[in-house]
Amino acid sequence: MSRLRLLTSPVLALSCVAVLSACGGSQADTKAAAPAPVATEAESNAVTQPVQIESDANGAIERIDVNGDHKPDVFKFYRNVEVAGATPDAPKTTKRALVRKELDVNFDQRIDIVEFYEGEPGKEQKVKEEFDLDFDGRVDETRHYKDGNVTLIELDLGFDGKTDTWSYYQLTQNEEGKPVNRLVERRRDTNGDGAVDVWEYYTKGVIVKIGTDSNGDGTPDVFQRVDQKGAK
Ligand SMILES: [Ca+2]
Ligand SMILES: [Ca+2]
Ligand SMILES: [Ca+2]
Ligand SMILES: [Ca+2]
Repeated sequence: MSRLRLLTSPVLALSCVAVLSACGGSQADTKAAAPAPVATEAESNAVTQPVQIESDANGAIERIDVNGDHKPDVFKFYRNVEVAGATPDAPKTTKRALVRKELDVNFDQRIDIVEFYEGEPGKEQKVKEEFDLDFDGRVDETRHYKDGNVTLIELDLGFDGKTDTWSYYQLTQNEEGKPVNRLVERRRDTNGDGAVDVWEYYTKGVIVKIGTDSNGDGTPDVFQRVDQKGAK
């Protein structure tokens, strides 16, 4: 069975997201993720490089063919940044900063994940990530990041184009005093009218309280405690 056919299942395709995300643009990594088939002598003349870079005065686009079908599946967009030399007299140099990465994880030539980056060359940090989970061309999940940690996940679990679940995360300390990024609150629109109607509150990653909006003013007014074993 071909790799392409295997990956037509959304679950299988998404399982390779981690592999693609880790590909990082180096040729060696790309080959490790999906070894290209050995080309015959005739074919090898037509084989394109798995990584291609196109650049101009403003920046560059890097195209990477992950599955060896000669069609790019990962696109990395860079902007040029002038960097001061090591000493005041040294000439300025131009370096590339990653601003966006687009991934086609099921190899249908349609982008399924877009990652957004901010920061100077070599210090880029992911600030946002968009996922098309069901491969219909519409974003269903958006993750927001600060200093490398996710702060908010917006989810469209109903796949109707409207966000219905908002999960908020906070960087805190665990019992050993080590930093841990934990879910603190989850808001849900359970009836699909676009307005939040259920608020879930979490302590140490465990749900402790549920709030509901009884009078429709958009804020929770009825609260229910949740014990350690689940809802009472
Ligand atoms: Ca490809
Ligand atoms: Ca795709
Ligand atoms: Ca979608
Ligand atoms: Ca609602």
